[in-house]
Amino acid sequence: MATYAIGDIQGCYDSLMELLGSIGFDAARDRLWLVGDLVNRGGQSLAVLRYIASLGPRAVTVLGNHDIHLLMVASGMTRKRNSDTFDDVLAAPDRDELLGWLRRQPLLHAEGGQVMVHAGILPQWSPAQALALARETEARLAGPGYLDFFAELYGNDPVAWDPSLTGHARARFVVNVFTRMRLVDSAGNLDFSHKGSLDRAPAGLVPWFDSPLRVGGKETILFGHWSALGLVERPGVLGIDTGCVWGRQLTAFRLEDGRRFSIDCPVQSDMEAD
Ligand SMILES: [Mn+2]
Repeated sequence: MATYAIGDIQGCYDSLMELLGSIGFDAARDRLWLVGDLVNRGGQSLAVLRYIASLGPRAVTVLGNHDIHLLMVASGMTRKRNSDTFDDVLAAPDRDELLGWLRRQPLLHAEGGQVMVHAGILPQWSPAQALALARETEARLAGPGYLDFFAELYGNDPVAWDPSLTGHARARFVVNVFTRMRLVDSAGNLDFSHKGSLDRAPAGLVPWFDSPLRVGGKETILFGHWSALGLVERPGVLGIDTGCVWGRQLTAFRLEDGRRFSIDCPVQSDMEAD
């Protein structure tokens, strides 16, 4: 029995299968953790969703910004972009089942000293606070009023965390942290102006995991979302989006012994990463 955390797949089903084959993944015994962005930009979003959903409790997924975008488009809350490549999901006979499954996936998964999120955890949030905020927001996403939330979900504001935030603004902030955040300013406020490499980051902004405000904890935070950085290793932080869809690599991290496995991926998209 082994548990493999896998970086952003983004519809690269063939590469996922190649990686699982190379590590000898056994769906009857092993488990997968997925850092989110299962879909979009690659060509096989439907196959990825069907496969991961078929693993049932043997796979743990957290939601990424592309997963949420698919849900937003499917529910008519936002328009499809030219760069979106999930028509196969939208046209599938089992789309409602798959989208219902996706909408009920968590924003954060914590287990055995590891915490997994798609983008990151706000520096000033403790692990316990992050978990509580994830759970209250997941309830909105999964609950019967989710369309009301979807109608208010997109937007960059508020950029500053305030525990007294309520309603859709509070939930939007939490979703933006867990699924979209990269850089924060010296006050720990969100800034979505840059998604590339760190040497080109605007002055005064730092990655969430390098912020001096970071509370941290004993847990190791696993995340994806920021392919421009490649593999990120800091004390208590491990970023594993190695840019498969952009023609780089798909990476698996074995939680039990920290060993990493990567395969080379064919280019699936030349759009700018988001
Ligand atoms: Mn992402």
